[in-house]
Amino acid sequence: MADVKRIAITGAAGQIGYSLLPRLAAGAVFGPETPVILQCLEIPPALGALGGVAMELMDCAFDLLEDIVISDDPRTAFAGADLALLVGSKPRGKGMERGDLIRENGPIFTGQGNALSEVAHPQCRVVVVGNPCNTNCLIALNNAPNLDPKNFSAMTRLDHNRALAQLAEKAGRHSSEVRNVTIWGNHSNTQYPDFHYATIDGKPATEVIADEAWLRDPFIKTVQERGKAIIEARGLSSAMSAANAAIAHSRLLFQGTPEGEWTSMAVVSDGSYGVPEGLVSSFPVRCPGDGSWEIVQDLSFNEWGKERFEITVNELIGERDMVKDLLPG
Ligand code: NAX
Repeated sequence: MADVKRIAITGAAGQIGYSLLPRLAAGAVFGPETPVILQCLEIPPALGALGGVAMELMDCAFDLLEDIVISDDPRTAFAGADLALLVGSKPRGKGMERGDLIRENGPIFTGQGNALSEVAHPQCRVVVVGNPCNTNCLIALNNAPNLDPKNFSAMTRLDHNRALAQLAEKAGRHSSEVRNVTIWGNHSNTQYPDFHYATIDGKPATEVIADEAWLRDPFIKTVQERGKAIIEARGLSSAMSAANAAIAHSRLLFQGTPEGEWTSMAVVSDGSYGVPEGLVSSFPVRCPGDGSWEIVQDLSFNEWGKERFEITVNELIGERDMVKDLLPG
């Protein structure tokens, strides 16, 4: 058996938490040889519900689950954490603009960034899921002076998986045969799902799906608007698929991307592709498997793709400007 890993999950009594916790407890991120302690954070009104979730986790009698901590204090939940999944945030209310949501949720991530910096394991990897996830991640990493900004990332793997699934369906193939799509920019409906380097069974997706009009319009729109379509159908936002993507994102960080493949992940820009340094943007990313990542270099855009890329990066610049007061320094 390997050393126990501490996994902190915020918003653990929410929808995504309910799908996420059993998979974490079953070893989906660190593998079947690594015991885990789940350290769950909630706001006080949700602690009762979280207690119920903890009872269910106990009743699963997972082999790898060593302990469950529940708390409304980030310093308790993040203590010694090797991985922190920041899922908890307020949902967008009726009539709320995206800007209102950013201002509403931003302060959660200053406090959590601070707490992580003080009490998490110095090598803790922080994965932000709660929306607006790119900008929440930007806030958290800027408020965590003891942690390397490269230890933070925000989740665009759900968008990536949605893109794989759409391409597979159109081509009449299995999603596992589709590789190397890229989500660029923001986890919002300005994101640019890029199919130009994608392959299906090793062949360029643009050859297998010789329908540029479909790729440029219905494909992109379906991926961008998938979250909305699920809310309309289910009356609730994506939760099972979001939890699944959070697991995939974390597993790739710790177990690595397969040879020749990349994933999509929002990480702090080093200026690659002209994305302003310090902005948290989704890029094609390779992970060696030690918790680090590197941005895949030397992909190019045609004029049409560049336009899409710039729209989403400009949205991120606008979001950063809205939260300037939450970014110290
Ligand atoms: P829920 O509303 O079901 O759960 C959120 C939970 O967070 C609640 O239990 C709430 O009490 C808790 N919470 C609120 N403030 C908190 C705080 N300061 N500290 C700790 N916990 C806090 O939402 P759910 O469906 O689970 O979604 C969670 C977040 O994921 C939302 O922000 C949602 O927008 C975002 N998503 C992100 C996705 C992505 O691809 N990055 C996709 C799915 C999802 O939309």
